[in-house]
Amino acid sequence: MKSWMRKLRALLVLGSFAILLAGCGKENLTALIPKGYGAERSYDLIILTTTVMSFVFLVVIVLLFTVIIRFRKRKGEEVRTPKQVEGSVLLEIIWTSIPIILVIIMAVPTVMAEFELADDSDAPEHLNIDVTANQYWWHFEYKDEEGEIDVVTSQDLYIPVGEKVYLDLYTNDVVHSFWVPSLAGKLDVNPDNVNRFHIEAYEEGIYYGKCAELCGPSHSLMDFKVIAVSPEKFEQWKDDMQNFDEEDLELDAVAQEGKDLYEQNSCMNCHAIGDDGPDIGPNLTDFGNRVNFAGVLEPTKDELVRWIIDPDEIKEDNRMKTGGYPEFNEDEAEKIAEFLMQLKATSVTPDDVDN
Ligand code: HEC
Ligand SMILES: [Cu+2]
Repeated sequence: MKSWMRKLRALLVLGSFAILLAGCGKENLTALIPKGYGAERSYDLIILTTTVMSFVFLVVIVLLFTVIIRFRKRKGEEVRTPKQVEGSVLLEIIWTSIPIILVIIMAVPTVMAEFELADDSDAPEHLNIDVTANQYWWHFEYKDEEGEIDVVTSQDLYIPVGEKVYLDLYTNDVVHSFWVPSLAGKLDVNPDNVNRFHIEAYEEGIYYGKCAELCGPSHSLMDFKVIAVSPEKFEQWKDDMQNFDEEDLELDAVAQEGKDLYEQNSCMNCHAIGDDGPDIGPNLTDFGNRVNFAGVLEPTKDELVRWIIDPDEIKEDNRMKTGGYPEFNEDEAEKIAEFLMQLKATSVTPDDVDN
């Protein structure tokens, strides 16, 4: 095979890989398909800066090739020194002012967007949620008008579509970063201060959230979901969460045994079902409706059994299996899993979302 053919073939293979891999992104996990206000503002800035930079690139390339081709030494021509323009005031002014103008074109909208997105003067008129990051899970406390806790949940954050939702970011341990690429930019979650920002979803959907700050061995498994539902469904969800009573659950016999096991073991030291109770581990009130659990696992019985028996095997360094964590056999773990899967508090679920 000729060498240029080999090169061409390599290029084709690489090219098709690029196209293939470009399809790997999830639609609700990309800043390039904005589905909310903050993400849209960022996207506009990405387009603006990319356009300006592509323009600069193009001009430089055109100039470069013009010079190379037009002013090259031709056959038979003598070596000559072109006219020297060093110190030309006019040229100096032109090529100093063009970059300044370009930077202004990019800086003004960026700074304006920064200030606008950071303005929280209307926070009291909107839904406010305290977000707490933990190694390696997320906790959410919805506040009422008086700032009292209204609803508590973990991992899945329900919000009403088309409404500005304010988030106050806290951490129980190290620095994390709250990021839902489709909805808004990312913001650090610091131990020393409370960062506040807002998100707003334009359409119903399940949006993927990530921790974007290396926070420990299981950092990459610290996922969460934002579930945007219509305002009516959101009110219904909130109402269901508030009025949930564990005693009303209609459990089958196996799940009932699982519930007993759950209560007899240490689970309740760390997990709450309902608004009151410890928040050392995720709140499990509506666990049966989770999109994923432990960040990334499918909420199936098999995965749950695996998790209950040995969470460390799945998520290194997670804080569930501390000193007194009991040993479970498969049978016991299955019963607990059954209970957790039947632990549903709301009539609005991720399945109701037009995604
Ligand atoms: C020492 C505190 C502690 C105890 C005891 C404990 N857990 Fe956990 N649990 C955690 C923490 C912390 C997490 C979060 C792990 C992570 O994702 O990083 C968790 C996560 C979970 C999850 C996944 C929740 C979600 O939505 O992501 C389930 C289910 C669970 N625990 C069930 C149990 C059961 C059942 C028991 C009792 C057998 C139990 N836990 C005992 C702390 C605890
Ligand atoms: Cu993190």
